[in-house]
Amino acid sequence: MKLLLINPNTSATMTEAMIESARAVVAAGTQVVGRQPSFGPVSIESHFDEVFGAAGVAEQLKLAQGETFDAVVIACFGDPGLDAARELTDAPVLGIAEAAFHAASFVATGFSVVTTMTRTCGIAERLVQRYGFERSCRGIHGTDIPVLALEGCGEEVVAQIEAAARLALQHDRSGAIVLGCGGMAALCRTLQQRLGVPVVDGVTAAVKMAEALVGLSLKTDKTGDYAPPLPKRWVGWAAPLGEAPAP
Ligand code: 2AL
Repeated sequence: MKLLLINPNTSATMTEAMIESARAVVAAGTQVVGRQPSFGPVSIESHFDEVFGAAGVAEQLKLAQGETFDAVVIACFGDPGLDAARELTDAPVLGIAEAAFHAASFVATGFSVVTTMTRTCGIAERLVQRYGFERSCRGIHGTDIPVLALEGCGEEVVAQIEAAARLALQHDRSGAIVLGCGGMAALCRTLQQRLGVPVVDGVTAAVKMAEALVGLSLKTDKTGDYAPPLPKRWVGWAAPLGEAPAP
């Protein structure tokens, strides 16, 4: 199968790192193609950043409409543009936060999220509510590590995340850690070894769950609100996004 991994921020370095993590876990027949938007912020750490990340996800799906992908993963923890993406394709589309919450709830009764900037905790909290994980998510913890500081990060950053995770496990009485940023994917195994509890990275969780959904022949429903957007006139810089896909 062919999987499209869209990094909603514009850091090509982060896209590459996430592709590497994804390729390390996929089945032999799975091809992973990584893309990021042509515009927008290099990292997503606010609601404002997220608006453009979501538009960038939509842009990349529009551009990919001439190609065939069996599944799509949106690889930013705010899951920007997830519902819009589901309107633009009938392939299953998974957000890394949604996938991580599901995975963590399979292996522990309660989990804690350890994320980047504390200001993004509110975004994660709303996602927990939106997806209905209030009963299993026991806490969301910021580390104040900027997203871009995760790129090629060293022991200092890993130790900081580990310390935050230890405090979270103790304080929340949880049994698993969800890593709250796509840029943390490469740290997952190390942290799991050190912490001795399940540590879930959403990128790899989403990729494996996408494989499972494809294996089950499950596609996105097109009979309701995930039907393609209605054709209409668009104006301004976004006009190409409103164009009908080439036949
Ligand atoms: C993210 C993420 O996963 N990628 C990004 O740019 N921002 N989310 C986060 N909470 O740091």
